[in-house]
Amino acid sequence: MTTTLLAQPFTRAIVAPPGPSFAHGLTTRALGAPALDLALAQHARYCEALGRAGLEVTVLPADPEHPDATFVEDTAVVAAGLAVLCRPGAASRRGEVARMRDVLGPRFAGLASIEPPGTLDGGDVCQVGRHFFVGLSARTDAEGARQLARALERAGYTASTIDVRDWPDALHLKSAVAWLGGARLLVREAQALEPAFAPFERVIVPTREAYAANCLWLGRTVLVAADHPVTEARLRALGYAVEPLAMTEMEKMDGGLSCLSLRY
Ligand code: CIR
Repeated sequence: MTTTLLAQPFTRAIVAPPGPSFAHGLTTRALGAPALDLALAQHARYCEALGRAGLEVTVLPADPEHPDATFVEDTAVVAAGLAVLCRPGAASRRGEVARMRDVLGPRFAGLASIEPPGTLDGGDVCQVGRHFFVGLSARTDAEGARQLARALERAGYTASTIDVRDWPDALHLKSAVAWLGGARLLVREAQALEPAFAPFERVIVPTREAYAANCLWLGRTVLVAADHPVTEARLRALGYAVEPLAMTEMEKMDGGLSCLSLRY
């Protein structure tokens, strides 16, 4: 086991359970309507897993006005010394950001915001150490990415963009790639040859397990969507403690493990 695997990259997480309007959220998937009771149970297991990994979890109330508000990751980008409120690409999600201003304001000095006309979803932002990859997607545009890059550079980070608009079944950059610590990424097979990832060790997610690429690295532990045995085995072989979590109801709404929390 290397120290990279044991390093705890975050100590806190902010989450919000799905609300009663969850099934009315946006989705590109044709997997049927989610069951709210099951979604709530899956969310509760997710929070427990974050706690077991040593994170202090702040649970916000459900937001009944915004069906997609459980996907808190899209509302802000947070890292050591930096917090930027997003301007989600989907108009129906913009109202989710106001309460995050109240939540993050006391926690982060100098809270910045993505301003119109830029749009940016947190799901398009993948931190890899001191560097951030920012996906240009149906949700995040070049202006939003530029504004974020300026904020990141002010905080001492670097940033570069990756155009993900042609990536199959990738709502966001992090639908297809996750940081596993050090110089290691978990990447969908279809994106294995993406030039931006060439300098990194790539753990490949086979195409039939594509949904598993949105995992959540928490140091020694990696949360992975359940029922993706090849991806799980590849991660275990590298020494990670893999925690499979049922995510069926979140997947129906195009959400994954990273989307459900803001970590800092
Ligand atoms: C949406 O379409 O915005 C939500 N139903 C799913 C957002 C998933 N967020 C993420 O991948 N970061």
